[in-house]
Amino acid sequence: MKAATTLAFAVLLVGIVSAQFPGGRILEPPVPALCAQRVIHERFPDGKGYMFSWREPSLKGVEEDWLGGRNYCRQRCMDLISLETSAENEWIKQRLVQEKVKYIWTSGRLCDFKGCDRADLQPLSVNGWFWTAVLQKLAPTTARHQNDWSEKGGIGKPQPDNREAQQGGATENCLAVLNQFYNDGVNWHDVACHHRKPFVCEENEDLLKYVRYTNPELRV
Ligand SMILES: [Ca+2]
Ligand SMILES: [Ca+2]
Repeated sequence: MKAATTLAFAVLLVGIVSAQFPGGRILEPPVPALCAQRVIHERFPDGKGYMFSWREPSLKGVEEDWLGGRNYCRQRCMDLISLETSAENEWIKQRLVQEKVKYIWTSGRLCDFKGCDRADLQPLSVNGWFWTAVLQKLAPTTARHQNDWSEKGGIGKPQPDNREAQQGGATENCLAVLNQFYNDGVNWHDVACHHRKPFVCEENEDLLKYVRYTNPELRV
């Protein structure tokens, strides 16, 4: 999982743009007061702070769909977790196992909307996945040693398999980490974004920088 090319998806700029989602929902901008009060449960060795929804008393029993999870995090100058390195991936997987968490959302998303017809993203099922929080491409899904996609899922196929759509349901265009859900270890699955799950927020440098710059009097 090497750092890959940064993507310039105008519509999903980490900054202040409010993208339009189905049902009129938007990608929320940060709320300075909430950024200042954000809860940090643990810091990764690189110093970045994380919030685990199941550890947070005010989120007891709360599960969110993918956009709901992003928005909770983003209002606090965080975003859903992006697993850019194997060290971070192993770190979060260990916590899911130790704390018996069945699954979580990550910021991973399939680029299958307007603007995703760029040549380097084709075919989308292989080259179209990216970490939305940091606008970074994932390694191709065929480079199995550079990512952590499960080798099986609900119909026994390697992930991503877009199973739900093949069975007449929604497209599986969001990336969740599942803990032994299909008796297949703890690893990545493409899942339809409308499902509700616990989530992990990771501090977002761009949102923090923006709020610090525009609110110099606030300690963020
Ligand atoms: Ca990360
Ligand atoms: Ca799947």
